[in-house]
Amino acid sequence: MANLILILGDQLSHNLSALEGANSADDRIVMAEVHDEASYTNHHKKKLILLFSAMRHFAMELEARGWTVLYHKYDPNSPHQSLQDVLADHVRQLRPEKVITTECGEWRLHEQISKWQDSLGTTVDIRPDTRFIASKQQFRDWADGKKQLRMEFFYRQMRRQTGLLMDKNGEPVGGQWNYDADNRRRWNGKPPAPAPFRVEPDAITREVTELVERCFPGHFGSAEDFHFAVDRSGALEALDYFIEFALPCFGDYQDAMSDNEDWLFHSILSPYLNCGLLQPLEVCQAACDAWQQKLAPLNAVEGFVRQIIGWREFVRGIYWLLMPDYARENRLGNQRDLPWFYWTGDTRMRCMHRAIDGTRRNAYAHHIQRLMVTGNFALLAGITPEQICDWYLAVYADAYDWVELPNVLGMVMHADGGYLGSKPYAASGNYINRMSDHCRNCHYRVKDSTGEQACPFNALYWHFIDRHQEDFRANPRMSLILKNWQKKPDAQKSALRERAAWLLENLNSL
Ligand code: FAD
Ligand code: DLZ
Repeated sequence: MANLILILGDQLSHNLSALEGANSADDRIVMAEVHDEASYTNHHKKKLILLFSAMRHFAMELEARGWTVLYHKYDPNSPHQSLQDVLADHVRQLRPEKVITTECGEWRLHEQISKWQDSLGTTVDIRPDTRFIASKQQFRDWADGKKQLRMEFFYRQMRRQTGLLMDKNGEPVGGQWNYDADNRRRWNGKPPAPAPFRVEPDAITREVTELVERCFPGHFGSAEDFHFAVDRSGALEALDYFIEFALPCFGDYQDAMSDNEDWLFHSILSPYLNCGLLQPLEVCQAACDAWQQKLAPLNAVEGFVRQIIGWREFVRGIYWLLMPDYARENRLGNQRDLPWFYWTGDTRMRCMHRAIDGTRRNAYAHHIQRLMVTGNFALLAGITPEQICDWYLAVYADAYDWVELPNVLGMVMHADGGYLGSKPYAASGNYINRMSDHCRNCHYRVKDSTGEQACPFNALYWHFIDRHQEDFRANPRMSLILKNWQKKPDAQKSALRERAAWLLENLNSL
């Protein structure tokens, strides 16, 4: 037999580098649902359903194209608990010339795969993942010699490289690179937000749902009402749906939050982008086409494109540049445990309850909920980066270490000392009140900072600023906030410190 080609659960793309030059008559593809990958974190049940079902659909597509797929369905009693176990068995039986794979997205698995040549006793050809716009080396070259990395400058390079939203003279269309300032409207219920795109589960998804309920009962989240697409054609329909119904308002309400809408005008495409059913350039191109046809405004299309060729590529570059040390960073010296309500949603803080409860039901929360609600709270409360990173890795359908870790450790927790973001996204309840209608349904009073019913975000915000004065002294972007704290009367400072100390002692009962 010629070669064994391993395709991982987040590599469901027909243009995968591992398939380049392969021969469907002789080569064999291996795909495996295995315990080690399904359990290295407490994956949301909907993420497991999505990946197992999408893997099975992808294997069928490969077979329809003439490939032979050696597919391993999940079996809790299987002697093969890891990808290496599965491959070792095939290597023993089939004696391939070599094993071919595309580099994986996580340091944890990358370390294992890089030892396979020795452990499997055969050549292992690990190919670059060409589904990203910037290669790891391109990002390294760009980052070389810079003390701090700024997404905006990397993004401009990506715009030039892809030609997206660029005019004939090599200038950004509309004369501006970035329309972030036009992406901050509060949403008051109008225009109505579209219902999320739905695919009714087919027989494969139903079988997988039953498997996940039976074999992973302790995993986070609800398996009920699963409606993600599980193959490429469904993911393309989800893309069309977003472009038609949500993109026109995506820009205006990108930062908005709502007490009764989970999805607003977001694309909900990250689960598909990250497992390979969609490609970053094709979704950006679809958005740019909508702008050219005057179906969506520039602030929406630029905002969307920036998230994908800007942030998504940027965080991946940082991950591979700085791992494995990056995962151990804790520059603010946080030591507090993650409150239990992150797993239950059982808190009287309305914004936290809504973000966590939506996460539990949907395996989804949009960016501002992740950044400014659950993330902001963890930052202000000084939760250990390791524990909050573990939470984010577990609870979202789109979570993979390469994208989750820089977002949480760098963007949210500022644990890398500001390498990824120039200032912490710390905010009091005032921000949440400005961007949402949560506060009017909350047990706590957003206008109060002290007293039993004062919004916990308020005193925790000032406590955060107070305890990190030294860390932020040299940061010009923090100087105004530091001054605002310093000029508060002593009595007010004491009251805020006292309230915050109580909150920090009683995090689990908020
Ligand atoms: P939209 O708002 O419609 O944005 C469009 C696309 O842009 C997304 O699908 C995504 O591919 C990309 N994107 C947007 N922001 C980012 C970003 N900061 N980093 C990388 N890509 C981005 N994204 C993940 O894909 N996986 C994660 O595990 C993840 N964890 C996060 C944790 C925290 C604390 C924060 C603040 C952000 C995280 N993000 C993560 C980024 C972002 O929140 C999600 O990509 C987005 O919410 C997915 O929903 P959407 O597809 O509707 O996105
Ligand atoms: C995330 C995941 C899960 C839950 N299960 C599997 C699996 O059973 N088999 C597999 O090949 N891949 C799975 N994955 C994706 C891998 O863990 C993924 O390749 C790494 O997270 C690297 O990005």
